[in-house]
Amino acid sequence: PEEALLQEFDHTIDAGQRVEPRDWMPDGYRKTLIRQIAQHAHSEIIGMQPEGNWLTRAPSLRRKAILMAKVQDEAGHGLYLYSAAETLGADRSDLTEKLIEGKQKYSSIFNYPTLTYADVGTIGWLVDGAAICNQVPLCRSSFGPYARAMIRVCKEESFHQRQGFELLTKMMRGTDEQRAMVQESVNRWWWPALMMFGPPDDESPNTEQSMKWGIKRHTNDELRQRFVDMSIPQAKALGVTFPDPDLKWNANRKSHDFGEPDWSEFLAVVKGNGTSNIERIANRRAAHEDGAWVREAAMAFAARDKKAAS
Ligand code: FAQ
Repeated sequence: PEEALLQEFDHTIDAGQRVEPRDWMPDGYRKTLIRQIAQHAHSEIIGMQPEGNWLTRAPSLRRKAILMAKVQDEAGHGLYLYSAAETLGADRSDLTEKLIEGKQKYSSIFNYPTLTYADVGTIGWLVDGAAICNQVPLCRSSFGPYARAMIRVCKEESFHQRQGFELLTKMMRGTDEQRAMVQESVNRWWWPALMMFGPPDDESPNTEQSMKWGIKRHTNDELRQRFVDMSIPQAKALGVTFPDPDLKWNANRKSHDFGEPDWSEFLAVVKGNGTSNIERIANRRAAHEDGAWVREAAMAFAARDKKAAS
């Protein structure tokens, strides 16, 4: 019977149809999805911190309202994604435990500090820009709950990207000092943004199988190239440059050539040795521990309710 189930699963994938939580699926497919969705959820939750750092120091009420909305959206995305992981049988508290124990990863990008307010704009423009580039194809991912979650997430990420670009546009029309602040910020974030797409294809152990299963629709390098090509006209419109002397148009490939990110830095950051890894996890752990009484109260309330109903 396992053979017949596998055949039916393969047929669903080959026909471009969706796998749903109650359908039979190979263990590896389930495991890969839990890994990717959990990492994605953790990234959204940890990703609240770099920008959250500026909430109390936003330069105007308008900027504060925008930033607050964005950071709240990220919390929403995280919770949405944890729910998608639960449909695969994962346990949310177990995932949180694994995050704060350092047993599950989150995106490398959130281990860099936000040093100026321009970073809020640059994160919106480049980090959310990279996130959209990676996540729009995931709206066609083969697992139903993940693909559907991505539709809403991408709509909100588009707003995030726009607010970042708009913030930077405003600063670029300001003083020389503001323009310098934007350029300095872009210089720091460009390479880490390229690393968000993951290791080069020939060093990406998961891509081949994830593409066969329709979990991923493009390779890491394909999406990185797409992001570079899409960002260059935007940089021109803003009046900033990227810190890469090898960046140039290649008429044969009808694409931009670009330099190699520092993959040793990427590996160090993923291993936990980035500038902010320790702080990010310590903050997450403290928030989890401080929230213990809320979880206990909610459980006690649910238990009392259940008793009253029986
Ligand atoms: N950071 O074989 P591959 C956001 C790991 S956007 C850390 O290529 P895969 C929005 C990878 O997990 C950011 N680790 O892996 C936002 C694997 O480790 P494992 C989140 C990375 O899965 C914006 C190993 O390296 N977006 O949060 C990274 O096929 C602003 C080998 O790599 C997503 O998660 C990295 N950058 O491809 C929020 C999108 N790259 O588990 C707030 C969904 C790779 O085998 C503010 N995820 N690794 O030990 C994906 O599309 C994929 O998982 C990739 C990696 C493309 C990230």
